[in-house]
Amino acid sequence: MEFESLLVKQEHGVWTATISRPEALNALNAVVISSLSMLLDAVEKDSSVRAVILTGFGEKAFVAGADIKQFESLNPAQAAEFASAGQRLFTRMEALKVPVIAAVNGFALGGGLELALACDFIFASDNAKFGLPECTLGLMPGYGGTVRLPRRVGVGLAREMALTGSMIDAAEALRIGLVNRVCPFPELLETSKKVASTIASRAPLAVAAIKKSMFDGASLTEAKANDLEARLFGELFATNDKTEGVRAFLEKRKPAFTGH
Ligand code: CO8
Repeated sequence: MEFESLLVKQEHGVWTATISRPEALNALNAVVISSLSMLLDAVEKDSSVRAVILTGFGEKAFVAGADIKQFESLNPAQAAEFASAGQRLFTRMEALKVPVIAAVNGFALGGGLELALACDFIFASDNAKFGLPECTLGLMPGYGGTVRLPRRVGVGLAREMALTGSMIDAAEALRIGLVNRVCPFPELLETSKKVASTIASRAPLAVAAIKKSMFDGASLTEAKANDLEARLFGELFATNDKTEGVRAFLEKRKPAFTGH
C-alpha cells in the first residue's frame, strides 16, 4: 500500500507506515496530512490490522515539524483552520481501535513531537531529539503540543520545553517518561515490530476496550472513568474471545483469538 509521501508495509496484522519527505526532513505538509488521513481510513476499514508503527524515512528525522514553508502565505483564519484540521486528525489517530507505536528515528520537533504524542507510546533510537521549537519562529504549538506534552511529562517540564524551544536527547526523553524505550538506531524498527506483534497476538476487542477506557477516561472524573471501565469490562464478557481466552488458560494452551 502506498500513499503520497507515506509508505505502508503490512506484515501479519502489523502495519509500518513511514513518512517519507527526506528533502524536508519528513516535515508535515498538506500532502502528508492527507496521506495520514487516508492511512487511518484504511486502518479503520481493514479488520485484520492489529497494530500500526509510525516512523520517518532515513536516519535523520522522524518528522522535523510542520512544513515551515507553508507558513509564509497563511492568514490568521487559515492558520487556525490548519491547526484544527491537524488536531482532528491526531485525535482520530489517538482514538483508533488499534494501537499506534511511534518509532522516533531522529528529530521529532514541533508537529513531529505532537504527532508522536498522539501515538499510544513512543520508542526512540539513540540519535533521537525532541523539542517544541515553535517559539523560536514566533509561533506556538498548534497540533496539541500544549495539551498532550504536559499530560505526558508534567506541566513543569512541558513548559520548559515549549517556552525555551530547546531540544532534549533520547536519554533525557527516557528519563522524563516521554519515551518508553531507547535502542540503537538499527534496532528501532525490529524492537517496535516485536512489541507490535505481541499486541497483535492479544484479543483485539480487549485491546480496543483498554484503549477506549484510557482515552475516554482521561477526560472524565475518576468516578465516571471507573464506571466506563466497568461497563467496557462487562461488554467483553459477551465476546467469543473472552470465552476462548479463559478456556485456553484453563486448558493450558495458547488462545486462538478471532476478534469476535
Ligand atoms: N519545514 C520545512 N523544511 C524543513 C523543516 C521544516 N519543519 N525542517 C527542515 N527542513 C528542510 C530544510 O529547510 C533543509 O532544506 P534545504 O536542504 O532545501 O535547505 C532540509 O530540510 C535539511 O534541513 P537542515 O539543512 O536545516 O538540516 P540541519 O541538520 O542543519 O538541521 C534541524 C536540522 C535542526 C531539524 C533544522 O532543520 C530545523 O531546525 N528544522 C526546523 C524545526 C522546526 O522549527 N520545527 C517546528 C516547525 S513549526 C511546527 O511544527 C508547528 C506545528 C503546528 C502547526 C499547526 C498549523 C499548521
